[in-house]
Amino acid sequence: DDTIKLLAIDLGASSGRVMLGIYDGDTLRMEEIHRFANIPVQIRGQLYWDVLKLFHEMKQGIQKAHRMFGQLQALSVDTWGVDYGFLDKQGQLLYSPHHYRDQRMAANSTSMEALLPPREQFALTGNQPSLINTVYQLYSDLQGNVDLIQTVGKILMMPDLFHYLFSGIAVAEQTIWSTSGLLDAASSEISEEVFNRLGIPTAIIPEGVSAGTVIGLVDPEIQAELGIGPMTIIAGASHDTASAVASIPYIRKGEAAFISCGTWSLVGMETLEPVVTDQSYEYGFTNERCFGSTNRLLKNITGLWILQECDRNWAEAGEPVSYSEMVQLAGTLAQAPAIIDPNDPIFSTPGNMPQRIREYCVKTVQPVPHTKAEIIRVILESLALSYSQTIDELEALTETTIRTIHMVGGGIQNELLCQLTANATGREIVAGPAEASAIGNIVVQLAAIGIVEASAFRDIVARSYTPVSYHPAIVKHS
Ligand code: ADP
Ligand code: LRH
Repeated sequence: DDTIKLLAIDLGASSGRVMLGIYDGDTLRMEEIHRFANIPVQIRGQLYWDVLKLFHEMKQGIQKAHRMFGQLQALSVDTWGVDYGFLDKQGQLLYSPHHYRDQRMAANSTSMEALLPPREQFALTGNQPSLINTVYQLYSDLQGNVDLIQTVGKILMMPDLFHYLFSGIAVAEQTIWSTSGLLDAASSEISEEVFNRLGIPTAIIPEGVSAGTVIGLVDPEIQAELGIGPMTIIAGASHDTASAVASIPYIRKGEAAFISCGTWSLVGMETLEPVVTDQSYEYGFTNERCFGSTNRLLKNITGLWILQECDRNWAEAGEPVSYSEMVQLAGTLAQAPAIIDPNDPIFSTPGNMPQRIREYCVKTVQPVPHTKAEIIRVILESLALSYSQTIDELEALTETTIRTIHMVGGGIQNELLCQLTANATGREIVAGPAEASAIGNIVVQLAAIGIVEASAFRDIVARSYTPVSYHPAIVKHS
């Protein structure tokens, strides 16, 4: 058997998954090995990652893959952006990392912004200021505990932290750090200016590596515990959105935008350089790093999270609705009774989302959705509309004509959302792959270990997966 077998461990908010990628030299096949809940833990009003449980699930997945498929060459972890944990000076995890939906940043944002005003943050880092960014979280942690900085040895972004738990080696991978608000926009190195302003020593940052770097081996004790042989640890495009974008099988790259559609909706374009202008700031765009050192100009839109929270709410009330039932329910209506702004802060934290949608509609003097079908339809049409506005802004910022929109991520299983997006944008939607982050994670690993040229990684996806096209519906005028 001369296939290459690699594990992608992708931590999303809807689930964590261990996916095996099997590459035969021509095409890639993905096998789902292990899927597990990734539920943050609330402790007296604060919200944390369940790190040890997640590490346990990862080990279960590795062991299962090994039993089913034999020796695996490498693994790489990708997670959502902005979150991190601290190691003490002995290299022990200090405490369970906070989740970005925790609320501790609000109390510290005014004093942070006095040192580093939002516009300057954007000019220095290319990152759109947002309370969830690492810079706001880190500042809040240090304000909340003045002794903390004496105790901290290193800060590790979440994928780097999991790689460290597996290998004992600490690095700072560039794509995940590019979500932090702490890197210099032009160089993608640590912004000394930002650290100086906030009085935080840069010594807590591990050595920087770019996406697609072999960092070491799974620790021999873990190998023995799991009954596996040596396995390489790769710092891939460890920000899940960077991995998702690495999986896009572009058909007309210069004229294509993307929508990565999971818990969040990330709407953007790849550009050669960061776009740091007054207009990109005012429109609310951010700049992040892609695998291969290009830039990703994108807007973070509170996405299917709103639907996930409705789902949680209905399930708690004893009326669970599956995602396919949701699509079917929304499809029974001709149009949404109202439109919400998905990025209104009211929708960003956990809570009773159906109720918040109703409150929003009352506040904005719109008809109030009552049934599940109406609520789901409001969410989907509002997302499609916000995608469309963002695509128009992207065209203006980049002075390009966008003809094709690639949609990737779990949300493309919602055919109604894809069709509504085609209708709202008036563009062809090319949907696929759905497991974009895991697939992108694997192709970056293939490039990292020299199995494919760094320029050819997308061709593997194009050869292995056939996307589905949606065209704008013709509107009939009576
Ligand atoms: P994340 O990586 O953020 O966890 P995913 O890319 O896995 O997110 O996408 C999760 C979303 O995909 C869910 O919120 C849900 O709306 C959508 N989804 C998942 N399965 C289906 C399905 N069978 N039909 C329609 N939508 C689905
Ligand atoms: C999507 C994502 C996005 C943001 C957010 C916190 O999963 O990574 O790109 O960084 O989560």
